[in-house]
Amino acid sequence: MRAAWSRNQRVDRGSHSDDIVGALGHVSGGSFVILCLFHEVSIAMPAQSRPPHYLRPVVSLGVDLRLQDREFTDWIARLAGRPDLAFAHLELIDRSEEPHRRRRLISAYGADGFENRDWFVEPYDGERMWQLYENIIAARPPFAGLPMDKTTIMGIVNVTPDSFSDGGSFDSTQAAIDHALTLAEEGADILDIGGESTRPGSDAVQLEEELKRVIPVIEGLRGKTDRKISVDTRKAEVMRQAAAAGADILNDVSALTHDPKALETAAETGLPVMLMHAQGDPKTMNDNPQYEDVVLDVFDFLEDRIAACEAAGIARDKIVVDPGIGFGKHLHHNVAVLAAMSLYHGLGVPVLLGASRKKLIGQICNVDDPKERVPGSLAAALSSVAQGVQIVRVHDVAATKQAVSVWHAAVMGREPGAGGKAHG
Ligand code: 7PJ
Repeated sequence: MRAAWSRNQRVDRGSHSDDIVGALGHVSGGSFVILCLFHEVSIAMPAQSRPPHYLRPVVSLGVDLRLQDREFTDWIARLAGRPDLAFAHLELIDRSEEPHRRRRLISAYGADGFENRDWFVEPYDGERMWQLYENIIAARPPFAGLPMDKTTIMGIVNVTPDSFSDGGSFDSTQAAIDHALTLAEEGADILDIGGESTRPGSDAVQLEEELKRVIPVIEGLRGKTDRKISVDTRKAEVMRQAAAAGADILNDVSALTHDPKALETAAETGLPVMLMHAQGDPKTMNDNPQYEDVVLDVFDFLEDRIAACEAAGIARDKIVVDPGIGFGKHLHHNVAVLAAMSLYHGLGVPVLLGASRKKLIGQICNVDDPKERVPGSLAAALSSVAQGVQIVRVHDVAATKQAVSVWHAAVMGREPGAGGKAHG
């Protein structure tokens, strides 16, 4: 009933908002326009900008939505169709406000809650507001055959000279395959094979060298495991050959923008894709990254890349997004993104976090050796898992699996796999 009221309002008021869109559509050129739509209202907005409002669900933990009665569930909404995570509040973010006034907390339900408010009034774009809300609550279909209503662990397998003695030799191929199989045994759902170091400051790797590193590993692994194999590459040709060698997923830290052929090639393979935000190229990206609002700029970028993928023929259910921790981001950018991870559910596709052993953990805790950053990596992973992030990309699969399992049992108050009562 509650939802139906507002949704009907949306249909009723649809023509009203179309009129406004139509009026705006006639104005082009110039970076700012002033429109007088009604004699008493004047609006100033950048031409062709997207609406300034965003929604971030404030995720509640330990909510077993299969068991609670309506008294309770009437006041919460499921996050991304999950049985275990919900939200009773949303952050309503308005980019047109000053940074310190941008974020306001609203209820999901209740008389003044999101579901009962009329969003088809200025300054809101009702279609946009409802689209974001429905993206946040909609159940996610499986990605690459993996269920997206629980945490998926992606294990990192580097085939680069800095991780194994030398990339592309028999020893390093075998070492990478062995390492991948160990991660599979530890519980990795996805094995991420990468032959190009995209760490900050690293040099580009030539195509032949990258192919020599990753293709034999994918071929060797394909016969030995049924875990999903992703290839971490920005090059169309590597994507093509990896697909032929049996890879299941394409993971591109440039969101299919680095190689002009990547988008088309990815669509041709028919494989699902992981789109990561990065600003600039690995060599220089952390020198001087610039954002108006890092959290929202990353959202806009990912939204545009999803649209580009769909236009190229990659269906929405074959897309995962990742805000790209450490890629063209300083520490204050990275922690801002971590704090806002649940915003990205508004994109309507599964969300991935890759923070494992990264520099931000070293900066927060003063730890230089990446191998010593495991506890901090677990904390970063858990904080995102608690915000409903579906996939975590990690070096330490066994440790992450243990942390996620204990976190889940502890917040749910249930043994793993217990189907019965939550309490008592
Ligand atoms: C990421 C990645 C990440 C995705 C790398 C490193 C640098 N792919 N590839 N997300 N990071 N999707 O692991 O430190 O964060 S390479």
